Amino acid sequence: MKVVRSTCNYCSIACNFDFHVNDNGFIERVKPAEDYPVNQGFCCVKGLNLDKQNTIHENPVLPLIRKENGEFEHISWKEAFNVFADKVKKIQDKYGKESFAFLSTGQLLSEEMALAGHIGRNFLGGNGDGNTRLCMATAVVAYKQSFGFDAPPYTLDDLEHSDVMIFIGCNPIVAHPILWSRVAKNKNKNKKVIVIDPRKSETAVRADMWIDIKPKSDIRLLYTLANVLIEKGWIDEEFIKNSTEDFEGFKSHVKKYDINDVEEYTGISKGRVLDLAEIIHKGEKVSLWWTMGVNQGFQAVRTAQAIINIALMTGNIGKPGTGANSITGQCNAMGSRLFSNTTGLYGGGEYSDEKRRKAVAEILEIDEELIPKKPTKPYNEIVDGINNGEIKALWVLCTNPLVSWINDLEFKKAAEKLEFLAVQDIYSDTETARYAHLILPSTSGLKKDGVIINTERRLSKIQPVLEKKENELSDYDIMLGIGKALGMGSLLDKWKSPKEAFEVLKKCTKGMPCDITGVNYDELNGSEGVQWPYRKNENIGNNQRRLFEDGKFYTPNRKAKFIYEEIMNPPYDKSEEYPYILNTGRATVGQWHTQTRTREIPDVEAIIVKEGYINLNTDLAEELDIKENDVVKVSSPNGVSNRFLVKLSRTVKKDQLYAPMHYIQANSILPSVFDTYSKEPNYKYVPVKIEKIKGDSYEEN
Ligand SMILES: Nc1nc2c(c(=O)[nH]1)N[C@H]1C(S)=C(S)[C@@H](COP(=O)(O)OP(=O)(O)OC[C@H]3O[C@@H](n4cnc5c(=O)[nH]c(N)nc54)[C@H](O)[C@@H]3O)O[C@H]1N2
Ligand SMILES: Nc1nc2c(c(=O)[nH]1)N[C@H]1C(S)=C(S)[C@@H](COP(=O)(O)OP(=O)(O)OC[C@H]3O[C@@H](n4cnc5c(=O)[nH]c(N)nc54)[C@H](O)[C@@H]3O)O[C@H]1N2
Ligand code: SF4
Ligand SMILES: [Mo]
Repeated sequence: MKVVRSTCNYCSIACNFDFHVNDNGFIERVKPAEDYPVNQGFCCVKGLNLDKQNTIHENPVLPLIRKENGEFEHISWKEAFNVFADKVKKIQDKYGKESFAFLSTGQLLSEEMALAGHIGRNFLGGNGDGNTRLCMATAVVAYKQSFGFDAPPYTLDDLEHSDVMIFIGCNPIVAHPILWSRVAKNKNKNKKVIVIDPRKSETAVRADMWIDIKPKSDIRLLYTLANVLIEKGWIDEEFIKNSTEDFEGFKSHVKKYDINDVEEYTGISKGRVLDLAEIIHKGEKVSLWWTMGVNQGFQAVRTAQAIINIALMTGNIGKPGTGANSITGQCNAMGSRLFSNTTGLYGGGEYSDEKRRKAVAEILEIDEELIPKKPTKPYNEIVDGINNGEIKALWVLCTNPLVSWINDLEFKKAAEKLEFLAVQDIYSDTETARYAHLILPSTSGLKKDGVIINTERRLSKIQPVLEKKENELSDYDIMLGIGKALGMGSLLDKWKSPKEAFEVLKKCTKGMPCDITGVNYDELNGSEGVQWPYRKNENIGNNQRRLFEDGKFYTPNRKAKFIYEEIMNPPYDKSEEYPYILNTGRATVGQWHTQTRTREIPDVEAIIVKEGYINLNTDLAEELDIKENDVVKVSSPNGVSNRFLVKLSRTVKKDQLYAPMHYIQANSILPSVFDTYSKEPNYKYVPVKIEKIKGDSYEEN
């Protein structure tokens, strides 16, 4: 029996586990690590069942190619790499470099996504975005503009120090259960947990205060709150003066958000907003946390910055228990933000910054001309580019856009149109893989080697728990094979193994806010993990570190910026024809996104709803004569209708519906609406109508 310590590669908490593997290579026990600072002996059902990957639904070891008759046939890896290289080269020769694109993910390991970026952007000169766009892009842009670098400031320990915790558009009990367990550990007698969510989520139910806000009116509430705090003088003038910029502009901007109007726009009464202001004022350590209820909106970046502004004006940043804290989603979302070579250079920095480009080229030992001069086209433009014929070849890695992309019939159209679609996944039967010309099966995280970065900037090690079978390749191996077949030659010299790739990435961070030159790849294994920054020879002392303790930010003048703008109207809003607002998101702890992985967990499969469903308010259902398990047709202004099972619930208000994102029906009814600055999809707000499908009541089987 051997025991291997590794990291869960589902959500961004990155719990550590000890895997007990017997002599036959079978995992006998999955034990959450007690000595790991993040999960401290706890975990959720997904991590506990990591051993189930590729047990019920196996992945073929060898690649699959689609034949003329539409059927798939196995080929050798060598052939697959050559097919990939030939197709992409021919397409690029005919239509130009930008006829190739790739879609990566926040679920690959840092070294893998970096290598994909090296191949796809540096060498092939194509565009390449990630599913991080669907998730974290808003927080990235908000932080960059406000702090001068994409830098979530907190450590998870802050949850134990805080006396006021405000969760905005996040449902950690379902989405980040271990984060919530840290809230439960907070022993402060006067602690207050406040949840701002239009839905009475699992977390809202357990909060001290549920602010049942009208969807997408957070920005109005936050601006009004800022105005109240200013008028009452409940602000930290010293901090504002020393550490921030443009407070005066912000002050005059929020003046127009009169407390007397707040209820009309947000549904929250004047009295409750005043209470909230007082709680923030009286709180000694106030922390504000946000996730997708904020990030996935049509005015998302400015909403995130409205949260940041509250933290700045009250001096709640850089101290234990404080912060304007965006929680990441996927296991390595933070790694993809730093190392995917899609929207910024390795280790951060803009493509337009000649000095940084040169420095990165030197570290990679490649010609500076190979480093892109501009960020990638965003995801939506890649999909549009395919549909308007500019992009002909697409490499999809570790994501399932046919289900997860907004208005996903557009993605289906694109998948059908492509001359070459390669899908690299740990399952060959995903909805996206069905459209592939080439399927590249990769091993799961249980057999991989690399580093991921969690929500509090902590690097931790994924160690191979099981050995690979003959011909079985990891994502890294597959990418190297592709790179070689493309003729990259010496351009791969620095990328021979994940460890060597990590050394390259480390060097790229030197002198940047995310400097990790002090991290030792091998020593990371079995350690407590380490948060960035960790500079060479630095004595970090406490392994629970937050940023900005010195009141200095990463902008040129070291001051954080107040950023704000006029409030937008929703691009599509409620009308007589479409009287309800549809919201989408996670459903249960056991379901992960498009459910390719969690369908292997028997305990989850046994209890989840098998069909796409909506939560419908019980009183509304009565008015409409709709019953539990009836089937309804939901239609939106993008002209698409879908059938959903009805699950009655009082967690949704009468004018709202909630559809879990885990089923394919949800996204096709959402029109293509994006935040102006981040291009993150507006997944949580679309007006819809519902019609009962008569005589077609769903029967459970
Ligand atoms: N079990 C499970 N856990 C997961 C995942 C999973 O698929 N399954 N996915 C992971 C990933 S990648 C991510 S990004 C995170 C997501 O984690 P969360 O963001 O916590 O999850 P969501 O359910 O998408 O959305 C959170 C809440 O936003 C609310 N919301 C909707 N509109 C608004 C609004 O206008 N204002 C406010 N204030 N709130 C609003 C919704 O009602 C919902 O309760 O979860 C991670 N963890
Ligand atoms: N309506 C609506 N849509 C949403 C959201 C929402 O709230 N509402 N949330 C959005 C968010 S926040 C996110 S993050 C996205 C997630 O969307 P996706 O990334 O599309 O969802 P996943 O199901 O996680 O897809 C990951 C794929 O990678 C495969 N995979 C897993 N591990 C590996 C590996 O090690 N290597 C390889 N090669 N493949 C692997 C899985 O089998 C799966 O097919 O969905 C977005 N879509
Ligand atoms: S909380 Fe997240 S990291 Fe921890 S076991 Fe669950 S899915 Fe894995
Ligand atoms: Mo996400």
